[in-house]
Amino acid sequence: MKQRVLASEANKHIGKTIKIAGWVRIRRDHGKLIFLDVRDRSGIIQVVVNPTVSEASYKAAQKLKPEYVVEIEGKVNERPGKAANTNLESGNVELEATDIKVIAKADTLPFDMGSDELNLELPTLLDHRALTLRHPKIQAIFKVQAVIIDAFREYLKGEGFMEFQAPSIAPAVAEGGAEVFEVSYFDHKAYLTQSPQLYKQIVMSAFERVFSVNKIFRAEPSVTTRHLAEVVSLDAEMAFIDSWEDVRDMAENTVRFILERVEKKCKKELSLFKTTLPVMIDKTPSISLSQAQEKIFKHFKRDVRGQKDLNPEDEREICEIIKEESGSDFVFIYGYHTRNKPFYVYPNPKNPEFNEGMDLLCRGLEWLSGGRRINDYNQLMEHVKLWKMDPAKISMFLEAFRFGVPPEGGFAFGAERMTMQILSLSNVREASIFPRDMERVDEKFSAKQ
Ligand code: AMO
Repeated sequence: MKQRVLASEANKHIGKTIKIAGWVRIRRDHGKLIFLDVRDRSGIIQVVVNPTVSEASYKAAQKLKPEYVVEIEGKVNERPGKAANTNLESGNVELEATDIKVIAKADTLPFDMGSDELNLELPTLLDHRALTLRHPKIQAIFKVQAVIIDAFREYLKGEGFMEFQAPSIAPAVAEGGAEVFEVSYFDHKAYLTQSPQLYKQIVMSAFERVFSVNKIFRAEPSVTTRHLAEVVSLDAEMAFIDSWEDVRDMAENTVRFILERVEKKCKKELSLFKTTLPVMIDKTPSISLSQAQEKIFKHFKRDVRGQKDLNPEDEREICEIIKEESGSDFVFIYGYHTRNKPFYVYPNPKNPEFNEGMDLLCRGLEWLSGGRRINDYNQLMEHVKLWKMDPAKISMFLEAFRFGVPPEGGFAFGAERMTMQILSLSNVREASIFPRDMERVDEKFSAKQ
């Protein structure tokens, strides 16, 4: 049996007979010839079926429908200059079929999958994920996401971070707030983790530098274009920092590395989205929350000074201002109100009303949160009381801090938000392979009634 050759490798076999295998993407009947676009994991190759070359192949090709799985043998021919398709991996060659075998049949598609754009409403796109994942442009989203996650791992490993597996079930709420899913856990109450926050701090206290790629769960009670109920969170935590700026710089360098990797490895995918990567200048601007609010007031005459946080409109406006001022698509915002953030965030010793937490915004959207944490046990216990936490529920976390922890901090990105913004998608659900929100687990709830 001939060994299978991938579409992207076919141009190495010009003049030879090879076997390919994949899914029929499109069949075009052109008079006496039939053209097929066949897709495999590496890309798409054009197959030409000529009855004068193989009558049997021609008869078989006449019966092919989109998404049939086929094995095709044929001769690799160079396509003349004009006929070459630079959008295909195998653009300068085509396969002249000598034998076509159907490996698996497919039902008639519920919509057209053959054009470059998959022109579907978002609910349809998501309800039919099992199918729409086969469209090259949808595949590109998740190829880019895989590169983002790989790059996150690669960069941090290079900086001496160790990967650990964070749990998804926790006895307490790390981030505060009501956005948690309660789990009936045997005879007890537990929660799906909102964040591996307390666990990454525990593991950091033993290994210094750690990261995890894990799921976090947020019972977001509203439907927005930027919120999911299940998120791929890229978390990191590091010990022996001098200040929160060390954490910020590590986060910035991680993002820079991820962008470089995406630029290098995803040229084809990026080209499908007609977008440019966000610009990260040599040193990303950092401004405090109150400075950001002042700038918004000055530029847009909207007074949000004194507000405890930035709302989506503020985030959009501050990013616009920073872009105009510096050319940067990114900005760090630090110095949030201490009482408005989780108990573990380190208060600024000179002005404890504000903390050393930070967010990274890009093109109007928050990509990352992080900052310095409280590492002193007594100070931590004061916050536990003030935040009305139950120490018994976080005793494992507190034990780590009772036994010596150096100054430390960390950060977390949402992989979907990053993917969404890198590709300029309009809804974060498009960047989640199986998105969950209050209206959807697989299919929309209303669709199942
Ligand atoms: P935070 O809650 O800001 O911080 O989350 C960190 C990042 O995760 C992403 N994210 C989300 N993405 C989509 N839908 C959601 N519902 C959602 N919630 C969060 C965002 C966000 O910036 N423990 C801290 C991190 C830390 O300090 O290390 C935390 O969880 O990209």
